Amino acid sequence: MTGLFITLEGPEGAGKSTNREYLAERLRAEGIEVLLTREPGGTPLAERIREVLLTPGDEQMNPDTELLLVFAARAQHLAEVIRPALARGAVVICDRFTDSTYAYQGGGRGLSLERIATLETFVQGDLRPDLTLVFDLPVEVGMARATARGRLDRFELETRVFFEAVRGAFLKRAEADPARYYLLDAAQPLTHVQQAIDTLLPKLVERVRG
Ligand code: Z5A
Repeated sequence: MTGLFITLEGPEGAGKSTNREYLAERLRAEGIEVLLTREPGGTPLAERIREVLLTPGDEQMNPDTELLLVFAARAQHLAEVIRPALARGAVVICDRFTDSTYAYQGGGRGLSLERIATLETFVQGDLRPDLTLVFDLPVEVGMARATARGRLDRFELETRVFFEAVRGAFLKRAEADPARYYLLDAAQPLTHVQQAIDTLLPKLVERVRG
């Protein structure tokens, strides 16, 4: 058995949290060890950094500060949770990872993609996800889902222009590497989205069992 690193990406309200549970249950039913985690966060310290990132405050957060905090949390998460789980052969399903950094800090905030790539290599070495599911949906649908849930976090208070740039960045990355990315139409009813996830399962199980 070899570990497998799966990440779930997409704009807010796309259904990542809902479907990560679904995918995990399907793999566990095959007798596979699954570790379910999220970013920013995934360890007590990284969850504290998440609080700082998501809580709106009086002082505006500098985009470079935001970028460095995201990668600081990721370094902790990789060392404490992700790398050990992959080393023991588990499937790691992570709700958001570095594609979100390219989309939010790169696409949304306009930070240099080269600088993000430098930090990516610094923090991750050559570790990249084996498979990335991109839950895509129109910005207004995602915003409506997030708003219906209640209080908005610091990112959810951003403008439509910001979220269009985020969505565009995810789509561009998925288009550039179809071998790694699997694009899902997250505006479809949940049962349709889950049927699309089901089509991936036989290959995933085969890859884990080597
Ligand atoms: N961030 C960053 O800037 N840079 C980084 O590197 C990283 C993250 C890693 C926190 O993420 C924020 O961190 C995020 C980017 C930033 N900012 N935002 N915004 P998060 O994952 O915690 O936040 P989120 O994306 O906003 O999560 P979310 O709104 O919970 O989205 P979701 O997990 O994709 O959706 P969900 O909770 O599964 O579903 C939302 C609702 O829609 C819920 O009521 C579902 O029942 C419903 N739903 C789901 N699927 C469907 C379908 N198919 N039809 C109808 N209704 C559905």
